[in-house]
Amino acid sequence: MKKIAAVVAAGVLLVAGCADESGGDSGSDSGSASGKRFTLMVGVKGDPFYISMECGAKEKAKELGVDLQVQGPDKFDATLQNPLLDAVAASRPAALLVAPNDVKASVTPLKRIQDAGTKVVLVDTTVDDTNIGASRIATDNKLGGAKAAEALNELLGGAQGKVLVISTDPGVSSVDARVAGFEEAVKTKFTNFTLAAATQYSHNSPQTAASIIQAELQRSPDLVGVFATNLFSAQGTATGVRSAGKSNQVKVVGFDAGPDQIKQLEAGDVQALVAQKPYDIGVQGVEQAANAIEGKTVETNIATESLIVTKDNMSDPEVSKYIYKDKC
Ligand code: T6T
Repeated sequence: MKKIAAVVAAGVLLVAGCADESGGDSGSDSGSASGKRFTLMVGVKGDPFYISMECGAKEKAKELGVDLQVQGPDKFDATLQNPLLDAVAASRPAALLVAPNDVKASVTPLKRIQDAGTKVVLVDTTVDDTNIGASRIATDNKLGGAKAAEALNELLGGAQGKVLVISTDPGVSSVDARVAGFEEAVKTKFTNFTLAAATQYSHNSPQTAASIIQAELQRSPDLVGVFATNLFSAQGTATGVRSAGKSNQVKVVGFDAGPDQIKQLEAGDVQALVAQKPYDIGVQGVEQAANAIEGKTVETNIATESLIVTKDNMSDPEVSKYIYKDKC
């Protein structure tokens, strides 16, 4: 009998040994998150929005004793992010916090990671497959788009004309929702201004956004406003309007509040920003991933807030604390 027990125990050890051979730290084991390895895959490296998210995630990871590693592609592009996700799949962290680059193209690598037992938490952006992600944490982007329309309406003060939307790429959940919220508000609430042609896409390049707005200013002399749906499109749009010498004629509302956007606000090149709370998204991302590992209740959807920043309120400490960081 003793002999059988010893053989069974040896078998169990062998199986445990095999599971560990990959060096993985898969989230299938329960217990404390402390000491476990988490990966944060941001949407793109060097973006103050994601740097601020990283700062929040690191703070929470430190508190919980989690080993957090941060990665991201050089461009916001699923063809660059997906190979990094495949490498994450091979390293099998206990949890992955990820801002997927595309609602469709990011599904396959994320499904593979989740199916292997890593707890996946979507931060900032999402994918179409609703089975992916134990939790999804993002700004209420549709509401943010509607707030941008309201801010633009106030800035226009009744001026008549066209407004243009400049986004990054279709298929990015965050900016697509902002466009939808903005367009819906313009169509249903405001009569003095209407949408210019279709939304135009900058591919997250400030230079492309600047060229887009300059070409549109030539084409549409009745352009009175622009909504630029993220940090880099807003930065380029403001530069383009300034170079065209049209800052008095065209009001710019941009999403995001990085240090350079604040400088543009001060300079009068942008009139309003919709600031997100990326630090909070990072904190909550680590928290929800740890809950998933520890078998605690996980909130499947968390919508974080946004706020309007203008030259008038940007120095208020209750506002300035949400200005993004370019280092932790
Ligand atoms: O606006 C943020 C983020 O929410 C979006 O998904 C991608 O662009 C930013 O990172 C700003 O550059």
